[in-house]
Formats: sequence, C-alpha cells, structure tokens
Amino acid sequence: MKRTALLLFCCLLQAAFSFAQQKPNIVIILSDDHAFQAISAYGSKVAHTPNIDRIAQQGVIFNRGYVTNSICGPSRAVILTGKYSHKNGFKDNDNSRFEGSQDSFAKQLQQNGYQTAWVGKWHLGTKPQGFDFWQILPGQGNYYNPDFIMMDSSKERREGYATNLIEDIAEDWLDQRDSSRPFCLVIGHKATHRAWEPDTADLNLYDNVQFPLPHNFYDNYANRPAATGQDMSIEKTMTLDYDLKMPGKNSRGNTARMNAAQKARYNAYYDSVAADFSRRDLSGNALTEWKYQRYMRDYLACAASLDRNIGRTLDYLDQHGLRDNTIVIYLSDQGFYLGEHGWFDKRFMYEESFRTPMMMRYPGVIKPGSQSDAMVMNLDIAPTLLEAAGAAIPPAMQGQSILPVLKKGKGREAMYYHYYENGTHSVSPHFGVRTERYKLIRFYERSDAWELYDLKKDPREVNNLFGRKGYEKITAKLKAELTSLIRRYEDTQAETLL
Ligand code: SGN
Ligand code: CA
Repeated sequence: MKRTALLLFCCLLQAAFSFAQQKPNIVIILSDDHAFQAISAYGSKVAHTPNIDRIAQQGVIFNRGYVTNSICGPSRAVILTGKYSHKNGFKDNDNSRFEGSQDSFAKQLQQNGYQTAWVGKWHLGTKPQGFDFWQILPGQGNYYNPDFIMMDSSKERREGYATNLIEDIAEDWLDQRDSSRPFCLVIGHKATHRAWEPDTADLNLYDNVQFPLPHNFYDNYANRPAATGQDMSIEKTMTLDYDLKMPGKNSRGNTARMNAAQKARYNAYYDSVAADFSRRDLSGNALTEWKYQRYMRDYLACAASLDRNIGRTLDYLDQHGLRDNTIVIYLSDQGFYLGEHGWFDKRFMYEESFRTPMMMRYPGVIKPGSQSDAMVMNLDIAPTLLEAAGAAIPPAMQGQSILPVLKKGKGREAMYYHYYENGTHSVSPHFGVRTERYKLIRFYERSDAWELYDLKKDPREVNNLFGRKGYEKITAKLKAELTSLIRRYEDTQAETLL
C-alpha cells in the first residue's frame, strides 16, 4: 500500500515537472499603426507581407480583432493589464501616466516562473515594470539611428534602422536567456508610425504600383459632425514636407540623425520624387491623389521592413528548436486609415481604426490555417497568455481568454469602445457598442452627437442612421446593450453621458 502511494506520488511529481517544462514560451510582436488593409493575409492585393502571412497560415487569423481605445499608449496599457483605460488609468497619450505598480500579465507570468522582456516601442511614459529585461525607445523614438533607454536609465544611440535594431536586441536577449525556464518576449516595433520613413533598402519598393482609391476616399461626412471636425485628412492635414518629404521647412527632419551614407541614399530618392512632383504642378483632387500614392508607398515600404524582421523572429524560433513550444502573437496597437474617409491616423470607432490585425500561432493547440470571426479584443491578450501559461486569471482583468473562444468558435456578442483624447487630430471623445450587425456611437465634449450604422448594408460607415424613422427599436436595443456593457465594465463617466 505504502509502495503504491509512493509510486503514485513519484508519477504525479514527474507529471508536474514535465508540465512545468511544457509551459509555452510567448512572443508578442506588437507593431504601431499597422492597418489590416496593408496585410496580404487580410486580402490586400497590393501589399506583400509574406512573413506576417506565415503566422496566419500556421495559426489563426482573427477577422474581428478590435481594440478598446484606438491609440498607442492606451492600447499598450490595455494589453498589459487586461483592463479598460478607465481602470488602468492610461486614457490618452496627452495627459496620462502609466502607473507601473499595477498588475499586468508580465508580473503574473514572472510569478509563474517566466522570464519576461520588452524591447522597442513602449510609449507609456514611466519605466517598464514586470520585465526582467527591457530596452525601449524614448516616446515615439526615431527610425534612423535611434536612442534606446537602458535599464539603468542611460540612453544609448544605435547606428541603423529602428526595425532591424529592435529585432537585433530581441535576438540578443533570446541568446542569453536562461533556457531552462519559459520566456515571454514582447517585440514592440515603431513601424509603421508616422512619418513613415522607410529603410533605405526599401525606398522604391512600391514605386511601380498605382494604388486604387478607397471607395469612400471623397467622403463628405454628411450628418456626422465628429467626422467633419477631424484634422487627419490626406487633403488638409497630411503635409508635403514633413509627411511626404518634399522640399519645405519641415522636410526630412530626421535626416539630421542619419549618417552620410543613409542621408545620400535617402535624399537621392526623395530628390528625384520632388523633381517629378514639381514638374507635375498639381492642385485640387490631383494633388490629394498624388499625396495618397506617396503616402501608400512610404507606408508600405516601412511595412516591408517590419515584415522582414518578423520573418527573422520566426526564423530564429525555427533555428533554435523553439517553434513547437512557442506561442507567437502578431497585432498592431490599433488599425489605421489608408485613405478610407479621406484619412490617415486612427482614433475613431469606425472599422479601419477600431479593428486591428491580430493573429496567433500556437502549435499543437491551434490548427494551422484557422480563420476566426469571433469578436476578440486587445483586452483579451493578457487573460489568454495567463491561461496558456497555466496561471490563474486575476478577477480584476476584464478581458476573456481567447482559447475557449477558439474551441467554441464564438466570442462576445457585443464590444465596448471608449476613446478619450481630445487634442492632436481633433477627434471628439466617444464611446459605443458594436454588435454583429450594428454600431452605435456617442460622441461627447468636442461633438455632441450619436451615430448608428448598419454594417451589413453600409460597411463603409458613411450613412448615419441615428434618429431615422424605422430605427427606433434597434436604437433602443443597442442603447440597452451599451448601458449594460458600461455597467459591467464600470465606466462610471460614460454612464453619466447616456
Ligand atoms: C504623433 C503623430 C500623430 C499621431 C500621434 C499618436 N504626429 O503625435 O499623427 O496620431 O503621435 O500616435 S507626429 O507629427 O509626431 O508624427 S500613437 O501611435 O503614438 O498613438
Ligand atoms: Ca499607434
């Protein structure tokens, strides 16, 4: 009897030991402002992202991945904490400060035996906590020869292109980690953030492509005061000098950081674009459309380096025998407008910025080539990681693990969104709800208006149905749904605005 008990105990111990060994490693690749419309796996006919597509092909692609607050710092804070902005305190880039002492998936993973690291763009103001190693860009950082903030607070300038350098730092950390323990590494890329400065190797990659204008490129914003009031249009906001590198006061600001070889290649390229531009003597719509073409070329050239470096991450995992026991998640901090509504930038609860590219490879758990239409959010990343690591999900986390969602094929019925920033790009604060078919948005502060969309009939969101005859019932239903989500997530400020 005693011997049987001992044997059983030994078996259990062994099982527990091998379970501990089997905790999956985690790599999260987090890009900045990378639109799903710019990814071939999402159906882009013009963009080539073979390495991002690899993650989709070998795992699951989420066709309905969304963010709770479409802007950089806030999205990162949501990913870290698994909580909405009003709970984690980081509501906007302008006025918020991330309180690093709060709980996060990184701290929970550390407590469960993981080594954790964050490299690259961080953009939360305060120093990272919960990471055994970090090396981050100050604020937005620079594309060329960027500075990095080291763990002792000193700054180090690195020669090269940000996307390559961030991957180098990530690989260096992987090389020297303790390989007897599982790891969680976040690779935070600066690409494809404004002002879209490509690597010199990629400058002319898309020169021969003519980009089709999105159907609502010439949106007139009728019946939508917040969309009318924004300052993020290609026509009016996007500048020829700063954004598109044509001659002018703010032309090619970052060449100041470049070395002679970088500057020579960069200037040679944009000088020839500028000469052609000057010959064309454009105005009106022709000028706006020229800007759009240039914007797309620079943006996708930046994305090419991003994709190539994601390929390096995947190759590293393959070459070091880590592929089968490593979860890889790719997502952007939010989506981005590539000319839809005539815009660049993000912020609005309209699909292009509310949605974000999201995909996940998890060998042995997720069937390669899976597609998911479940409504999932960046809020769900933290609980998903904790479940995969076999760790308890703290009740204060508001997201839900995606793993059971993948098994059932069904996510939430409705999603809650709240955007706060009231500054750069003049987008009115707003909150709202999206269901399978409808979206109800309440703008406040800068604009005071409601919007209602039937996404089935109007996927481009140009026809605001709020207040229209015949929509009373659905409006009441959505308001009830919105109220219930606001109460569930305890967004007391929004509750006063219903
Ligand atoms: C900067 C950009 C904006 C951008 C915000 C937020 N202007 O202010 O266009 O919306 O960052 O971006 S720039 O002149 O500095 O390029 S975020 O990704 O950090 O949220
Ligand atoms: Ca961003």
